[in-house]
Amino acid sequence: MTVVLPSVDEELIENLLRAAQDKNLIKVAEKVLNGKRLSEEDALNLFQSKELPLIGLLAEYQNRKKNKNYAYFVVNVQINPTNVCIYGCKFCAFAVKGRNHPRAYEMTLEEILEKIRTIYQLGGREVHMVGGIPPHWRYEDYLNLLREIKKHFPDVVLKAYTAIEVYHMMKMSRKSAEEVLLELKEAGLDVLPGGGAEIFNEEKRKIIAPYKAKAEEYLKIHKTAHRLGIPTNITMLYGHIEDYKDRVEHMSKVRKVQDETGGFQVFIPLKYHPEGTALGGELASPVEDLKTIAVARLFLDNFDHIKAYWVTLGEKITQVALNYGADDIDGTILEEKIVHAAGTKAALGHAKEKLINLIKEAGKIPVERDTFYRPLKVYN
Ligand code: V47
Repeated sequence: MTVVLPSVDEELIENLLRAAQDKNLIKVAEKVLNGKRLSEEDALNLFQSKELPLIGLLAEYQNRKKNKNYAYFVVNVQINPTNVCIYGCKFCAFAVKGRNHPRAYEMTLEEILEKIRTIYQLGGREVHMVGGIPPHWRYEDYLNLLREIKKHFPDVVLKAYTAIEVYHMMKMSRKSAEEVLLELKEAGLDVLPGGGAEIFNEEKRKIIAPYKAKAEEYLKIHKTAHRLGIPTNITMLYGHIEDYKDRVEHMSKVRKVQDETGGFQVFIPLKYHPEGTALGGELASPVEDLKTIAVARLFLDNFDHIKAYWVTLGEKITQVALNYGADDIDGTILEEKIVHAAGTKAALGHAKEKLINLIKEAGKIPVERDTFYRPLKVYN
């Protein structure tokens, strides 16, 4: 395996630092170069700084220390089994309230298995399954779906149900997080995806997702999963009504849990898409996207991976993000309805070759990985 050594070296950063104007940024840069942990104030200063190239270079310096010149992707399928949902989150254009809504859908088991078959035949083994929370699904339905998938495809990896769905199952079954997670694991769950985190600030969360589990409840489920040996991912929805302080608060809570458990695999900043949502608003700028990726990389020193999710960022910003601290782009996906309902123009059905080229063009070495970030193949 050829290792391309980091081209972002300290001398280059020091040269840029000499030209830097922002005193707060210079202080943060010194901390980064000396391997010191950043404070919340440092993260806020990074967000407030206008000197994006230096922030990006610092983030990339940090990333290369962890991931060298590699960038990861996975051959996966995303399945959104239904859009019927009891929660009326204001940022969501995907969900509908009842089964009789003209846009309501619910996939049959056969349809779900057919989608998995497609990716299975291409060698993909990751199934990312997340959807609405329909009022008519019982606790057993969630378990049975996992069992059926594993019965037909015993070696797929099931990254399924967010902590929000787990919380709902706890309420329905009157069981603890531990009991529900153990039963899900027994039924075939391998990894908990990172959806539903949105933004942890209580005031903002109340506005955009009033009925969802609170930050503490959400994070408790992740901590329990980690204790039970279930790795999890974690997201942050940005670019809506939150401000920089809220983003820092969110990442700080995430970093604290990671210090305690080490069970998060990856942090995923999700760019909010406003089309068709009750919340409305404007798309965040590419500068905001890159800054958010870079600050995440610099602040979350206890995370191995930062994901630039191409479905929300688009392919072009994703490529740039791979030089601003991100080292993962998710995968082939095949189908995605949540962010597409809100207007993302990212084209679906990506062949693996397309992702490999996207990464290569960004100057990185593509590594096909499994759901647990174990490398499967390096495309030099
Ligand atoms: O939780 C909903 C978000 C998430 C919108 O774990 C929106 O590896 C943008 O969590 N604009 C689901 N985003 C997707 C998700 C995910 C994606 C990729 C990888 C992983 C992982 C997890 O989508 C929801 C919500 O935060 N979302 N509506 C919207 N309008």
